[in-house]
Amino acid sequence: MQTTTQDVAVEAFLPSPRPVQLIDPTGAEVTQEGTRRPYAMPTADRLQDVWRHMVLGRRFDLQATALTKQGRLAVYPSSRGQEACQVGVMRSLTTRDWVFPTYRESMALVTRGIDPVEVLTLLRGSAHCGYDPMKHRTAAQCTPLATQLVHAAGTADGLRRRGEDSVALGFIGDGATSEGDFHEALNFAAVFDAPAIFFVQNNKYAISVPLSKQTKAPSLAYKAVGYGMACEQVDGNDPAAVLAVMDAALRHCRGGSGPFLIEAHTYRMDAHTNADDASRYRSGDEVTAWLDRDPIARLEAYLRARGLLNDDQANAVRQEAEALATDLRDRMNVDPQVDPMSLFDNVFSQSTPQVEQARAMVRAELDADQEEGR
Ligand SMILES: Cc1ncc(C[n+]2csc(CCOP(=O)(O)OP(=O)(O)O)c2C)c(N)n1
Repeated sequence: MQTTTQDVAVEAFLPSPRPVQLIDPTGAEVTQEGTRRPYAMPTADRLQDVWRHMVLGRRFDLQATALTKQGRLAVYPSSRGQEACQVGVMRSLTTRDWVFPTYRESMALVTRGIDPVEVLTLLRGSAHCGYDPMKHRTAAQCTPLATQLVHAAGTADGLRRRGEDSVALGFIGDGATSEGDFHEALNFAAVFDAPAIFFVQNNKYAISVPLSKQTKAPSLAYKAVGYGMACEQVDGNDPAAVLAVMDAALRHCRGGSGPFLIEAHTYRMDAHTNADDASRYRSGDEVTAWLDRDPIARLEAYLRARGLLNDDQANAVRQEAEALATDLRDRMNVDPQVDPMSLFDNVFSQSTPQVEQARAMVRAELDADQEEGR
């Protein structure tokens, strides 16, 4: 029979029919049935580590939200409820892998080991990026939707060409899968077998726009299939499943099988940012229902039932989280000293006449202020 498409088995690309889950909301282990690949429960060490980082991450998130109310932070997009994704992804990657975050990934960046104050520099408005992207192999947080995926695909291709055994992971939200850059990045990565992981946090809303207005696809994971890319869907509030699916994606990419897309089904418990009123587009009952799927409580129940977490250990981590919050509060209470001229640094790798003109105008104004003693 004559075929018009390339001779590949579609089954190799399809996601599991239902999101992969290893631990249910009560903390009970789930038997694996019908998944596309086998997914094993991660080791106790890794689960304890992820639980600790989720507790730290949530405390950081709460503190950052409080800082907006005190006027210390211009804006903050919370990740409360999405801890399993933010932490699970970061604790799966190694320091040699590259990360391309959006504005929502502050918790992930803290989990990466970046100083929380440096993480908040962009949202504080004092610099384009507060940390050294090369040192942390972590790009600056991206606000234009989906552009970071183009960067991730290109970097992944570069890593492969250099013979590096590393991947580039790009985070994206459900709404941003409607952007052209998302599709360009997927196509490029697939065609060039780039070791890129596209991690979609489907938190159900793009600000106020629900998922039903973004896609008719059975799941966002299926979007990968059309590009010839393997994919999976996972319960994004199950930290064990996120680790297991990330492990599979990393093996796939490092093994030279090209890119991989993961759709994590999760929910953003807070509003889009502190500037948004979520009660205008979603019901209180919907939010309350998601409280029962809390990723921290779920993993805690699993660990405690197996004697892998006791009160002393849990209290020690919670004290550590309080210390992190106090330190962040204290350091964010100090006004940053920013050289206004730094505004023009790192805009382009090669400056343009327009940037230089703007730089000269600001310089002249600052000099005039100084002469007048202002
Ligand atoms: C190219 C572009 N268009 C529009 C916006 C305005 N905008 C900022 S966040 C957002 C919603 C994004 O939703 P989603 O991708 O689901 O991510 P989430 O914020 O839920 O994590 C929009 C439309 C933008 N930042 N960039």
